[in-house]
Parts: sequence; C-alpha cells; structure tokens
Amino acid sequence: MRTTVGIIGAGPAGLLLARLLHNAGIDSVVLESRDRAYVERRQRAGILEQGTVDVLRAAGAGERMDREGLRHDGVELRFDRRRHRVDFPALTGGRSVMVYAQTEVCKDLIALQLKEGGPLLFEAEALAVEDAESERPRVRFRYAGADGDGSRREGVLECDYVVGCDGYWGVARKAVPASLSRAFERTYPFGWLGILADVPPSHDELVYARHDRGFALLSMRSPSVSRLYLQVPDGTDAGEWDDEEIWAELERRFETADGWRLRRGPITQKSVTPMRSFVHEPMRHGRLFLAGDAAHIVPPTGAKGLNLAVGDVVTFARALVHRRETGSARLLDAYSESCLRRVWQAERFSYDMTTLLHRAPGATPFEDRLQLARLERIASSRSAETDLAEAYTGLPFQ
Ligand code: RFL
Ligand code: PHB
Repeated sequence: MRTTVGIIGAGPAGLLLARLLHNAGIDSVVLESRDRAYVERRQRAGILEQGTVDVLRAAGAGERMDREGLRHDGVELRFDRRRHRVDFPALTGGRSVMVYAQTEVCKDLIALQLKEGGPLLFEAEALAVEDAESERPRVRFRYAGADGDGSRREGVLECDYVVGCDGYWGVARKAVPASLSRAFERTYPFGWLGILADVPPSHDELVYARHDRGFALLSMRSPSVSRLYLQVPDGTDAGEWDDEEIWAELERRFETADGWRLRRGPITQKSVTPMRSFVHEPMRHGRLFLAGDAAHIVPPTGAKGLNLAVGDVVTFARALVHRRETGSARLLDAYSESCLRRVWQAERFSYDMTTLLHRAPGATPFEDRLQLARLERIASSRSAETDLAEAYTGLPFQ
C-alpha cells in the first residue's frame, strides 16, 4: 500500500487530520488498532474550545454539533460552600465553549471519512514506524485476514509522511531515537472516578468544586445525561465504589450554603482515569510527526487534551498544504516548535487548575488556606478571572 500521509490512530487527532487532508486534496490512509464500535463508545472529553468548534465547522464536520451541542458561556467554581460564576463572553470579548462529547465528534468524523474520504482501516494495528529519516517512511502493521477466521496478516504502508496520532500508549513515539528525545513528566497521587448517569444535569453549566474531601466536577453529555467526576486516591478501582456511596460523596463535595440540590439517577457507566502531565520533545523526527496524546498528556481538569490534538493536526495540515503550494518546507520544519508553544501553555493551565482544585494527600492546613486564597483571588479580581477565562476558552490558533 502507498499513500501520501500514513495516519496511525483514529482518535480525534487522526480522524480530523484525515478530513483536513481530504478537503485539501491530499490522500491518506488511517490505521486503527481497535474496532469501530470501541472507538465510538470510548468515554472521554466533553468540552470543545471555540477554535476547535470553528475548525470542525470549516472542515464540514460541524452539522450535528451545531444541532445537538450545548453552547456554554461560563463555568461555576465552588469552594467553601460558595459559588462563583466565571462569565466567558464578558471576560474574553465574546468567546464561549461547546459541550459536545468526543464520542460524537469521532462518530461524525468516521461517518464522513467512510462516505467521502480515503481508507480508514479498523483492527489494523501499527507495529512500527520504519525509516522515518528517509524520503519514504513505512508503517508496518497487522490486520485481520479477509477470510474472517481470526487470523492476522502483516502489511506495509509506504508513505511520504507518517503522523503518529496513536495516543500515549501508541508505537509512533518509539521511532524517535531516545538520544534525540526528551520527556517531561509529572504524575499526580490521585485520579478521577467518572460516571455517566441517566439524569438531567443538576446545573446548566459545568461546576468545578474544591472541597476538603477532594475535587468534584459536574458536567453533562446532553439535556438528559449527566457526567460527573470525583477525585479518588491513585490506584482506586471503580468497583470499590457503589452507586449510593458515589452520590453521597458527590452531594457532600457540591454542597452549598444556599441549599443547591444534586439530582440523582441510574448510573450507566463507571471508570477511573489516572492523572498525568507529559510532554515529548521534539514532536517531529524526519518525516514522522507526532500529534495529540502521542506527544503530550494533560490532566483533564482544564479540558484541554482534545483541543490540543486539534491544534496539532491543523498545524500539520496547513504546513503540508504550504509545502505543496510553495515548495517550501518552512512550516513543516517549524511544526514541533509551533505546537510545543501551545502545548506548554495548556500544560501550565491544566497544572494550575489541577493544583487549584484537588486535595493532595497530606496537604497541610497552610496549603489548604493558600488554595482558598487562590480561588478567592479569581472570584474577586477581574484580571485573575480573565486569565482563567482566556485559557479555558482557548488560545487562538496560529
Ligand atoms: P486518542 O483519543 O487516545 O486516540 C488514539 C487512537 O490510536 C489508536 N492506537 C493505535 N492504532 C493503530 N496502531 C497502534 N499501534 C495504535 N495504538 C493506539 C487508539 O486505539 C486510539 O483510537 O488520542 P488523540 O486522537 O490524540 O486524542 C486525544 C484525546 O482523546 C484526549 O486528549 C482527550 O480525551 C483528553 N480529555 C479531554 N480533553 C479535552 O479537550 N476536553 C475534555 O473535557 C477532556 N476530558 C479527557 C477528558 C480524557 C479523559 N480520559 C479518559 C483520559 C476526560 C477524561 C476522563
Ligand atoms: C467532561 O465532560 O468529560 C469533562 C468536562 C470538563 C473537564 C473534563 C471533562 O475539565
């Protein structure tokens, strides 16, 4: 098999990249190790920055998002049994965010790709990227045989460029020699227990709550489905929490002095996500480019992961179009540096939001008071609040 751009991974990064390239008349092949149903069901992000919304619309993938997505003009910070609303448009000159789940973005992009785009192969697992430094990098992959007997075959995809959109656990990053790479990492001694519940959201905007017992987040998937998270100790198994305990703990952490009520409903999904910050530099080696979670991870508190993935693939697609139109590799050469500038801003914000709102095990009373003082500062200073609103709604794409 031969193609211009070999894309490893059909998460939001790989799927959107295939769409952007298709729209620019550049062919690609997407290899995805899992099956379609798995990719479409994997519960993850929920918040799209304004820039991401604009990109999806311009790519012709925004139709259902515009019908079913929920535009949000603010979030609530909850601490010390008080509530403070951050008004995004008022603080940022009109910007807002969209609540539209990653599962739905992926479903929309998969449907478009299968209808109009190039090959998207499910159950095709990349094994290695070879000869990334040459003019003709290759992806070796394993796929299900056509006879349906469960046997696996190996194939080779020859490319002009390979983009590794295969997430944190993928293989693309491994093709960058260790001697040329640097990884920056931080893990956190807690994770998020996330639930989906068949109950209308208890509030019409997201609520980020800081409590002495730990962080809690109220989000949503639709007007009838709530998505909620609880900070739990590192290594917690979702099975350790029964439904009654989850609701009782959520109620404690969201409690306010003004009698706000949390609505309960049947829990349909439960899982624990670990928290980590990670950046791999550089994001390019020869003709291999890394995008999205393959190159960087942020803790979910700032809702930045998917949006960063979008920023990366937009940067790559523009650089490749520039190369084709002008013959200049200037933007491709600048790829890693341009992406990393944005990535580190998101790392900073996600780290700040995480340390602002979570209770670290063994935190001292002094640290607790500092956290409250930081929240108080946001609630009382327009410039501190603006800083949060600007970062949350997203830095403009270059
Ligand atoms: P993905 O989504 O992990 O997709 C990678 C794809 O590559 C496939 N793959 C391979 N395919 C072929 N060969 C191989 N060898 C392969 N190895 C892996 C995988 O099966 C998969 O399909 O990476 P991508 O595209 O970079 O997208 C990144 C986002 O998924 C991620 O950053 C966000 O989900 C993070 N995130 C959030 N981001 C936001 O912007 N807003 C949010 O509100 C938000 N909330 C979250 C989140 C992530 C969470 N979890 C579970 C990590 C909430 C949670 C709970
Ligand atoms: C979500 O809805 O899954 C979500 C929302 C905001 C976050 C993280 C996750 O910061």
